[in-house]
Amino acid sequence: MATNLLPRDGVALLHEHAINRRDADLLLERLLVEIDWQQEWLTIMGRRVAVPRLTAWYGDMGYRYSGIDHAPRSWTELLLTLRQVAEVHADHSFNGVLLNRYRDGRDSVSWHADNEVSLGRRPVIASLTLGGTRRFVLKHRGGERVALDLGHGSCLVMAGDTQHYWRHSIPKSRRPKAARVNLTFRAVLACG
Ligand SMILES: O=C(O)CCC(=O)C(=O)O
Ligand SMILES: [Mn+2]
Repeated sequence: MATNLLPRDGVALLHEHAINRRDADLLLERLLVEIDWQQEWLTIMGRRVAVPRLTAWYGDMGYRYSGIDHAPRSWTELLLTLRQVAEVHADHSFNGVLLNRYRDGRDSVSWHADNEVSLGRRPVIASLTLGGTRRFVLKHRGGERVALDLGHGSCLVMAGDTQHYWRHSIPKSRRPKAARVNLTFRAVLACG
């Protein structure tokens, strides 16, 4: 049984070996080829800036995040297999998945919470990692930090008040990092 890694106001459970190494290797290879990876762009202070990773959204419905509306792509057999792994570890059902592809240590995700209204007040989110290990940092509104290493084949489950009190990020790394794919399975409410 995984234990809660947060000292207060939320739940973060890390299942380090949700997928065995051989399966994880094969799944990573397939995801790199089979997913319809997109380069997205943001406008920050009038400048067009490339999002520092590639992304894709698959699910039963569209999803709005980072100020961009994402039309749904249909579930594939590969993603349905991974959804099952996520659902078993989170003990929760999901209807969408956001994929991030970090090409190397320069790719990152900045501080944010997965707190879109369409996810509800206490979303359960299951986050599968395949590929290079990256540091995942959580920061409480009060300042405390918790840092985890998310490795190949791991499943991190965030639940309870986590998205209300904590933000999280994958910082850039000065050391070279192997390619990494992260899948965050989410339950988007029908009215979202
Ligand atoms: O890559 C990760 O581990 C985190 C991704 C993330 O936070 C997100 O997609 O919202
Ligand atoms: Mn997130």
